[in-house]
This record gives sequence, structure tokens and C-alpha cells, in this order.
Amino acid sequence: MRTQVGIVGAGPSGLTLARLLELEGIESVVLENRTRDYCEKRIRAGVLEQGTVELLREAGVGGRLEREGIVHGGIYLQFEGERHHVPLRELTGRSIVIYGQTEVVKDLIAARLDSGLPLLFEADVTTVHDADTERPRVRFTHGGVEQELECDVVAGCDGFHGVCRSAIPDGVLRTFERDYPFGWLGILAEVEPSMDELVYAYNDRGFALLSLRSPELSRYYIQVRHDEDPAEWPDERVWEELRLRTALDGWMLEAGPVLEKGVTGMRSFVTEPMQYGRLFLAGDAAHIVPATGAKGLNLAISDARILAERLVEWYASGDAAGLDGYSAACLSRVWRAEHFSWWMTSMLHTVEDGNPFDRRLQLSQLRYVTSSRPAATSLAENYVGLTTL
Ligand code: RFL
Ligand code: PHB
Repeated sequence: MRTQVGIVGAGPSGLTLARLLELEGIESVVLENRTRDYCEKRIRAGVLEQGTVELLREAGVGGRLEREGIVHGGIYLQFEGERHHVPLRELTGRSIVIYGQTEVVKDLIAARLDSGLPLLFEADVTTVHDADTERPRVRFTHGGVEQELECDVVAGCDGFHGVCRSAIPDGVLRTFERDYPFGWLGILAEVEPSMDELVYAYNDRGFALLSLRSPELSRYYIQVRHDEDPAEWPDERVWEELRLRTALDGWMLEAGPVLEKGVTGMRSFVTEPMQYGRLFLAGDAAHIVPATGAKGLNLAISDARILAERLVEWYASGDAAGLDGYSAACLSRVWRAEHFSWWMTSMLHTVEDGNPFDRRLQLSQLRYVTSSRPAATSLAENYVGLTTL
């Protein structure tokens, strides 16, 4: 099999890249090791930056997003028993849209299948060969048969645990990382959200986040140990803990049937450069942010946009200068998001047996961002996505 761009992974980055290339008449084959059903049901992100929404709209996959996405002009930061509004739209002129990653993925898969272009599910990529030549090859197993895809370039959009990053020889990549001693227990509940906008709550018992997916579906998180077993959290315990951490006079968190429950670790990770020869990494394959800043999905889609633009230019002109600068173009935005996500995470989470000095610093920072307009604007412009990077 042969194509122009071999795309490994049908997550947000791989599917967006495939769509953008299709619109420019560039061939691609998408190889995904999971089933379609699994990809469409994997619950992850929920917050889209305005720039992400605009890109999906321009790519012709924004119809349902337009109808069902919920536009929010602010978020709340809660601490010391008070909820403070951060008016994102008023401070930056931009807003965010609540629309699940599951829905973004469904829309992109539907568009790909409608176009009749190749997207192979249960196609498990085992290795990438000859990435440093003009004919990189992707080896995969599909339907029990080992196959090879020969390409002009390979896009490694296969997430943090994928195989593309490890196809780059030792000594080429430099990685930067930080682990956090906590994770999030997330639930999806069939109940009308109890708040009008997202609530990030700092509490001595640990962080909590109130988010949503639709007028009927709430998505709530609590800080737990990074290796916490969800089995230790029966539904009643989750609701009680959420209520304690988000308690507010005159307000009550409504409970409902829990449809899904899981623990996600928090990690910061960047690999540099995001390319080697004709192999380009995009999204979680190259970088991870802790979820507190709501940036992972947005970065993945932004990488796909940058890679698509540079591939289009390369195919049109034969000049590789743009492609050579792919990694540098992505990394300035990536590092800004890394800093913001680390900063939000450090400000909002408690550390067991932590230094009381650090708690005073967190509270001081929270008071500052909720009382100073310039400080709030800095948070807001990072949260909605910087347009200057
Ligand atoms: P993905 O989504 O992991 O997709 C990679 C795809 O590659 C496939 N794959 C392979 N295919 C073939 N052969 C192989 N050998 C393969 N190995 C892997 C996988 O099956 C998969 O389909 O990466 P991508 O496209 O880079 O997208 C990244 C985003 O998914 C991720 O950054 C976000 O979900 C992070 N994130 C959030 N981001 C936001 O922008 N806003 C949020 O509000 C937000 N909340 C979250 C999040 C992530 C979470 N979890 C569970 C990690 C909340 C949570 C709880
Ligand atoms: C979500 O709705 O899943 C969500 C929202 C905001 C975050 C992280 C996750 O910071």
C-alpha cells in the first residue's frame, strides 16, 4: 500500500490532519488500532478554545458543534467558601465552547467515512521504518495480516503510549517531564449541571472541578491519589466529597446516576524536537499537560493545523523550509500551555502533608487573580488560548 501521508492514530490530531489534507487534495491513510466504537466513546476533554472551534468550522465539521456546543463566557474560581467569576469574554473578547472530545471525534470520523477515504480501525501499527529517508514505511497488522504502508511522510498522532515516538533513534529526542503526586477521579453523571459555568474549587480536602457535557450531563472531577483505585469510590462517596469540596451557602450540588467513573494521572511531558526526518509527532505523542488548564485537545488540533499547512506548502512548492520548522512552530505554543497548565495545577491542588507555607502562597495567588484585572486577564487569555503564538 502507498500514500502521501501515513497517519498513525484516529484521535483528534490524526483525524483533524486527515480532514485538512483531504480539503487540499493530499492523500492520506489513517491507521487506528482500536475499534470505531471505542474511539467514539473514550471520554476525555470537554473544553474547546474559540480557535479550535473556528478551525473545525472551516474544516466543514462544525455543524453539530454549532448547534449543540455550549458557549461559556467565563469560569469560576472557588476558595475559602466563595465563588469568584473570571469573565473570560469581557477580559479577552473570546469565549470557550463546551463540546465533548467524543463528539469532535464522532464528527471527524463521520466526515472521513463519508468522503470514502481510507480510515482503518483495528489496524495496529507495530513499527515505523526508514523515517530518515524519502520513503518512510509503516508496518501494521490488520485483519490478522501484516502489511506495510509506504509514504512520503508519517504523522505520529498515536498518543502518549503510541509507537511513533519510540521509532526515533536514541539520542535524537530530549524529553522534559514532571509527575504530580495526584490524579483526578472523573465521573459522568446523568443530571442537569448545578452551575452555569465551570467551577474550579480549591479546598483543604483537595481540588474539585464541576464541568458538563450537555444540559442533561454533568462531568465532575475530584483530586485523588495518582494511583487511586476507583473501586474505593462508590457513588455516594463521590457525591459527598464533591459536595464538601464545592459547598457554598445557599447552593446545592444535585446528584444523579453515575454513567462512567475513572482515574486519570496528572503529568507534564514534552519531547523536543517533534520531528525526525520524515516522521512528525503531533498531539499527545509529543506532549502531555495536566488537565487543569483544559489544553491537551486544543494543542493536538493546533499541531494538526500547523502540520497540514506546512505539508500543503511543501507539496505545492517542493521547498521543505516550512516542514523543517514544524517543531519550532508548535513548541512555542506547547510550552506556553505547559506553563499555564502547571501553574493552574500548582495553584489549585493540595499536597498531602504539604508545607503550610505553600498553601498560603496558593491562597494569595487565588486572591490576586480574582481581585486584580491584569492578573485575571493573564489567566483568561491563557485559558481561552493565546492567538499571538
Ligand atoms: P489520542 O486522543 O490519545 O489519540 C491517539 C490515537 O492513536 C491510537 N493509537 C494507535 N493506532 C494505531 N497503532 C498504534 N500502535 C497506536 N497507538 C495508539 C489510539 O488508540 C488513539 O485513538 O491523542 P491526540 O489525537 O493527540 O489527542 C490528544 C487528546 O486526546 C488529549 O490531549 C485530551 O483528551 C486531553 N484532555 C483535555 N484536553 C483539552 O483540551 N481540554 C480538556 O478539557 C481536557 N480534559 C483531557 C481532559 C484528558 C483526560 N484524560 C482521560 C487523559 C480530561 C481527561 C480526563
Ligand atoms: C472536562 O469537562 O472534562 C474538563 C473541563 C475543564 C478542564 C478539564 C476537563 O480543565
